[in-house]
Amino acid sequence: KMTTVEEMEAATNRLLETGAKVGADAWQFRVKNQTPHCKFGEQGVCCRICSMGPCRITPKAPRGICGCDVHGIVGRNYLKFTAGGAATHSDHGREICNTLGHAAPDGAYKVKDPAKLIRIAKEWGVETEGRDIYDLAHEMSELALSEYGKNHGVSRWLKRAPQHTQDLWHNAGIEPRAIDREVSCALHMTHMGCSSKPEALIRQSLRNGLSDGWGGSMCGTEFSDVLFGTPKPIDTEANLGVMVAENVNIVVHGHDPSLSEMICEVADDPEMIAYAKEMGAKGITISGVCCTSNEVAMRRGIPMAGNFLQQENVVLTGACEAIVVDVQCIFPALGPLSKCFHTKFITTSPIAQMPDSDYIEFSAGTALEKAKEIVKTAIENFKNRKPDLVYIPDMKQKATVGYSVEAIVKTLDGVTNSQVDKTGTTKPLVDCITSGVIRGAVAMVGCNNPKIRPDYAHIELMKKLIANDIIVVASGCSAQAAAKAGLMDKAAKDLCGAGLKRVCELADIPPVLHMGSCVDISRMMVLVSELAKDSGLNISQLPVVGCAPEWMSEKAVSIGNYVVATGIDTFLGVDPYVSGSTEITELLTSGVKDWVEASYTVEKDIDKLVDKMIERIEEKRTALGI
Ligand code: BF8
Ligand code: SF4
Repeated sequence: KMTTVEEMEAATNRLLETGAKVGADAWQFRVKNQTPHCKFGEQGVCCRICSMGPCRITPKAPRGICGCDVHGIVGRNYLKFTAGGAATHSDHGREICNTLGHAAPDGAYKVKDPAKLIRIAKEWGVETEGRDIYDLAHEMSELALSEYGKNHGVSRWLKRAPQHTQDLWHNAGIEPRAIDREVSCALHMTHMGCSSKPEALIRQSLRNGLSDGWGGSMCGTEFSDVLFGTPKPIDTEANLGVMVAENVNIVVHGHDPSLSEMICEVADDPEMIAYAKEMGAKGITISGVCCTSNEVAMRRGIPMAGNFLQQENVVLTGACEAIVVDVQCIFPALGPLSKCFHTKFITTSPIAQMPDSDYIEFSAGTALEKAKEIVKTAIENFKNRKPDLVYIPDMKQKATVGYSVEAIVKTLDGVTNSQVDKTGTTKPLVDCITSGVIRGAVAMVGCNNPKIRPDYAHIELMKKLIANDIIVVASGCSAQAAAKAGLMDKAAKDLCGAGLKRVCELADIPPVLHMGSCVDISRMMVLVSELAKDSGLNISQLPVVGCAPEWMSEKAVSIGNYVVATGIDTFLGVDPYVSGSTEITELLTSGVKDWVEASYTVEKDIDKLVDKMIERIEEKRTALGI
């Protein structure tokens, strides 16, 4: 039985009652104070990049003081939005490359997937024969770090794309160079008195997006796999019911597995468990929120407490001893909220410092020691719990997660040729698609946003897609919405059309495949590239689309740009502050097609959004004559 959005909302309301008892604030109240939103901001027509402004464009004032028109202002805002996201993902990737440099046979971080490291090293033309694996790891760490600031050439990862895609990028002048350079270039272009030509601003938006997806994020994903293992299908559970009232509950939240992996490692130590018992608990439960949750769920089966707009709920259970965060998507609200309970809000990164938190700085060099300090702090906080405030909604679903590209290839191999010949390629998946057993695939990604009923769009879209024999791959908070609803339980095959149901049975998979965190959307880029190569088609010809129905962050815009630039039509449920400019809107929803063979569709009506995706998939099938 699935968990419905109504049931999840009822659980949230019950938690808000606990909040009311202790005077806690919550996003549900703050959103009321912030609506209606500023119309100028919403349309992207406000400019405050120089102190002659702020200037806002109206029919009576069609130009800023410098003479910039609305298209320049909206375009600059869009590029800045992209640069913020690309910088963020890529800096996360850089941290992983740095952690790889700290890997040591007797250290906190090991090389858990040496075969993958060797595979990447060969791709990069690095000598691997007879090398000590840690020596190789350190050389690869240095090389990867230099991808961020190299003076010449383009991203090393671009070679993974089909030749046709690489040619498109080259001809459009959007091949990303050094990762940091594209962010700097974007911020240079958007300085007062630089670019105001829509076409130039959108080209750089695509290029900066590509420096994320085919640069920084790909570094993050690939070297996380090397360090922590390439995900394989693994069973876990999702929703707040994974927290255990009798145990010390530590919630990891944020993005970088360098921290969360170490917390899991330490909490597993029998000595720590004994310590928790000494302090009156039965044991230690780690659960996760947001992308860091996806990371440890995929590799360790650590349960997922919830996604973005559920982060306050974790504290509202009254049973959270510590919420341990690193970077990105962390509500500053957790500071004051944790003060209403016994919860320790532990920040760990110089990048994300917040008031009302306990700061325990974490770094790759001091990982084990700091992780121990954090886990101990949580254990020692168990005694401070106020039992009458504890309420954990009895709500969770089973989920099978961990579908890296490697795992998808392995799992689907043999589906179309009765398990006889293993191809080691995506050909069986191509066969399922060409024969029409599966009509196509949708990549469901992104956040929650109070502008959309939280999780509702993710879940309803996925249900309709799988009922129409469209397989879904999901990441980020979208993946967690699916898991909470029960769509990552293999039993969800019963919600599928006959074709997809058969594939789920033969391959023993759920119809919605968890591909990881948001940096792992780079996995999806590798998957479509393989599909294109194995089918002999261009990426843009594949019956595949991307969708972020509830997106909210700058990172999501950066992602959208690289997904589109990779040739995948992308559907958004929230407008990226561009409605104020007809020219920018036209470029994003149509003009970019001339460069990269794909574009955006923005549709705020969720029912129409899903129908448009299905329509696009069928159009692509018709064009192929399949
Ligand atoms: O990078 S989906 S709310 S957690 S931004 Fe954030 Fe959005 Fe969640 Fe991960 Ni992605
Ligand atoms: Fe106004 Fe131009 Fe300055 Fe922007 S750059 S604030 S439009 S004067």
